[in-house]
Amino acid sequence: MAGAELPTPRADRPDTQGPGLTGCGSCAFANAANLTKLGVDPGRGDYIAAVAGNPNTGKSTVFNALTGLRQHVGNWPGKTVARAEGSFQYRDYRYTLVDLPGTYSLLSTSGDEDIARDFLLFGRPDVTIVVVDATRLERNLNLVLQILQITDRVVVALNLMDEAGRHGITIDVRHLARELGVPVVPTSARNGTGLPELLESVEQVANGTVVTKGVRVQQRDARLERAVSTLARRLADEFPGLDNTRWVALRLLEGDPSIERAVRDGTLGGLGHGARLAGAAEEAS
Ligand SMILES: Nc1nc2c(ncn2[C@@H]2O[C@H](COP(=O)(O)OP(=O)(O)OP(=O)(O)O)[C@@H](O)[C@H]2O)c(=O)[nH]1
Ligand SMILES: [Mg+2]
Repeated sequence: MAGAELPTPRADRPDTQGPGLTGCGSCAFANAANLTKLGVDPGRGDYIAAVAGNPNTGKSTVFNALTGLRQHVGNWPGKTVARAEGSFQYRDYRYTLVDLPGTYSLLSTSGDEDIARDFLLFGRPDVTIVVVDATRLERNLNLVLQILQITDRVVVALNLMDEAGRHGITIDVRHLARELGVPVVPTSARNGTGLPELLESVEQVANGTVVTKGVRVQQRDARLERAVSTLARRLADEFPGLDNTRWVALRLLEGDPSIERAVRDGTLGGLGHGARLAGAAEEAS
């Protein structure tokens, strides 16, 4: 995706770093207490945390700040095109952090968006950090709501708060968290603001000290519900170990071509938990 297309920088976000540079190398958060950045560490962490969100919201900036790695960062969408893994330790727990390509929707079918979708659905992250653009909240909440239909273990990083402030945008963060049913942490990842609080929430959700209950969209009628349940059972029989069979069933009923293909050629089974962090396992061997 990044190859032939001309990237479009956001005019409202001056990129003082230049393309390819890591964020937060010298920010206030760089030497945060209780955090050890472990870079690429082939050992398995205690928890797997995914960083997801719309394109160009600061996911890789958060990833770099926590792991000390240098994932590609720049002011245009579509920079991260493959899954990247890094590690950090926060207090007593080690985390494997997975930086995902940006995606607008779990229903998308472009190559890099599929990588994000498949990991969120079938990679069983212990916690998913959804990085949203506070200056474009409404559009970003679409993906948040979709992710909340498949997992409660979510922390929303309400990023670009510095930009929101510059635009005179104020957000009732507590109200938003109540409506969504998961923690919402305001951040400005580029300068490290809010990242200690983000880590705190990630830890609480990962180890279960805070039990979240994400808002569910109720829209099914009884006949659709029966069809989803029947199909989900058959999928579970056909692909043992596959997560989120109800989500897959719904997509099949909608006629999602990429999911139909995965069922037909049998690759859907490969998306089960066996595929979780295959990259880490390869590196470790
Ligand atoms: N002002 C401001 N800029 C930020 C903040 N966080 C990230 N950025 C900038 O936003 C741009 C995008 O950051 P990335 O981390 O590459 O975003 P991404 O979500 O990984 O992007 P994709 O991989 O393309 O989806 C970069 O220019 C960052 O420096 C923030 O809190 N405030
Ligand atoms: Mg990125």
